[in-house]
Amino acid sequence: MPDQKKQKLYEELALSVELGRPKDTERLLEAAVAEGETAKSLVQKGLIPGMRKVGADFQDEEADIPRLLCAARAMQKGIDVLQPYLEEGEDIHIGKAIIGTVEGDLHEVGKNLVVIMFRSVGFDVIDLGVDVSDRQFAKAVQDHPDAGILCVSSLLTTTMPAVRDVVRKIRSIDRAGRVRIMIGGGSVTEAFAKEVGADAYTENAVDAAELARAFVFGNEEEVMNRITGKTMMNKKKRSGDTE
Ligand code: B12
Repeated sequence: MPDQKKQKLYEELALSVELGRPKDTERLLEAAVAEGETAKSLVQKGLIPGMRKVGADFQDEEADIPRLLCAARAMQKGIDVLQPYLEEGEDIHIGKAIIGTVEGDLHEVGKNLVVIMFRSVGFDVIDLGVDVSDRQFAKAVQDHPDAGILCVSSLLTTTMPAVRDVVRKIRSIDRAGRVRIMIGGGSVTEAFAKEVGADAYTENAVDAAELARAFVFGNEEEVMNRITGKTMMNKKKRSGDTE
């Protein structure tokens, strides 16, 4: 395919994800595959940039949760369409993550959003559900030795000690330091993450997925600085502090 046509295709694909139009995503991908485009380049140059754009809009409070979900649905459709075209040994998954809401806590909406965002940036996600004990988290880590990231969600202040227990338990079984632990949800903060020895905290699902990707590709410091800066700006915006 000529370069100019390719570029236009990638842009249209990205837009179909950004606007949350799975039928357009499917149509464009089928035509592209028929013309010999590889699944991997379509994901990397079309689908992911589209999802990133919505993620950035969400962070800037220019996109809301329904828009994020529509985009994630188009992204997922794209991945489903491309799956059969992947070459043997070729994998669009960038890594595996385990996620759950801590014991005693039944809140799942935020966790589910984290799952969607992780899947949309290429993670294979093992979702343990809600009310997950430290033992269950530990068993999942042992059952999935290829999982490099563990996400712990907690919405209740009463379940904060359970987050600490999970971190402690995972550290005790993961002596080699294979697993990065990320925490999030309304009850926890960056300071709490530091206090309990988690590797990261993020305020929302988009940042979480971006940071998890960075853990895989080794540029977490740069992404963490960007996210922390943005979080502080958002806090100031919300409090009306323009300094
Ligand atoms: C919906 C809801 C419920 C539903 C949950 C339904 C479900 N299936 O999830 C129900 C009705 C069951 C419920 C029950 C209770 N709830 Co409730 N609930 C809420 C509510 C209104 C919304 C939560 C939500 O879904 N938010 C939307 C999602 C998208 O946001 P989020 O969860 O924060 O997730 C985002 C980030 O935090 C982050 N994130 C989330 N998880 C993770 C994980 C990682 C690793 C990372 C990096 C990021 C991340 O990404 C997400 C997306 O950007 C909140 C109020 C609020 N405004 O948050 C109260 C709230 C959380 N509930 C509260 C309470 C007290 C309770 C009950 C104890 C009430 C009662 N007396 O029975 C029970 C507890 C039940 C239990 N054992 O869990 C309090 C908690 C107060 C506190 N500080 O402890 C809140 C804050 C309400 C309040 N203002 O008092 N609740």
